[in-house]
Amino acid sequence: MAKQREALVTNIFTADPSAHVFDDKIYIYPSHDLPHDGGDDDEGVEYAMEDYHILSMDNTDDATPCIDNGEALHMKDVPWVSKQMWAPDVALKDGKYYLYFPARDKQGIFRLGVAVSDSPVGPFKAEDCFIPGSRSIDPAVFKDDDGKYYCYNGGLWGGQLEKWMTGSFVENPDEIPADAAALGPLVAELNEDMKTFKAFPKMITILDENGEPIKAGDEDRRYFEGPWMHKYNGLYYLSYSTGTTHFLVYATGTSPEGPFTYRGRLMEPVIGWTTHHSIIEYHGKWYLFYHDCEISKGINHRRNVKFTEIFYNEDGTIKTVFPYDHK
Ligand code: FUB
Repeated sequence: MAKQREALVTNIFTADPSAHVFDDKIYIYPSHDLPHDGGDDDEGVEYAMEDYHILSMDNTDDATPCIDNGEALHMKDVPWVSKQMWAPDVALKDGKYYLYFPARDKQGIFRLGVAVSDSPVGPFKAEDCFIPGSRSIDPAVFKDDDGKYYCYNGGLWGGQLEKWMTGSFVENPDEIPADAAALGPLVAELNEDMKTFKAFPKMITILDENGEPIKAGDEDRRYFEGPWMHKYNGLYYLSYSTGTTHFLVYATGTSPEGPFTYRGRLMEPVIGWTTHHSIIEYHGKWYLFYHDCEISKGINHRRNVKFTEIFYNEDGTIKTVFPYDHK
């Protein structure tokens, strides 16, 4: 039976968990869902988050509580933000913790910001401006074995990735034909300062089993949002959400910047529209952190963070998680 933990905290709603291990302890960087009675739309208006709380756990035992360490950064302290502090991630370099987060700027355009702390749980001090060249949502920062840091990000629909197809922002872009190559996540290597990109982020290609780019109409496999990068046995695993079909899937490659080849399904749909995850190794086991709307009975913006153990097959594929099979 896989090690599985139900809603890790219930004093607040949390989503989009980016998990990391620092000093043998697990830290989770989630979105903080705010309950409200407003409506939903395809632009994600229901996700009206304003701050971040960092969660931590001393280990994965059922008896060990998951701690909410309180407010780590609030929108009011980030000069360039107008609203919607969505899914964050963090990176540690030289004793400093860098929190990466998406939010709408004063023009309503999603950008990525960075905030710095000496502690993994904050408080974080935000930079005055967003990262130059950043666009869209869902940053995930990966440190490679050679010490380089890569920022992956991007999301369709409310995440605005389609609006950047030409390289600049277009409010009403043409629809991508179903038989055209799908958009992929963006990737950029971070500079030494961890606050700027080495180059304008470029789009990653995800290929099918024949070496052809996955098509925009292939909604079971094409990239939608929520990228995560991890390395297993020397291979790079790019995992992501398929959005409209609600799967977590993954593709592998031999370079952190791709291309990647689709390999399979990581997790079947959870209760709720969104699905967003991270993967860590802890004490020799691998864990998938994710969220669902089980407690709120399907209210899309009242989500709870959970985790489960995952297992690899000998060929490097990952056994698919069926999130409610243990019930
Ligand atoms: O939490 C807001 C958005 O919902 C995230 O940015 C997406 O990944 C989806 O989970």
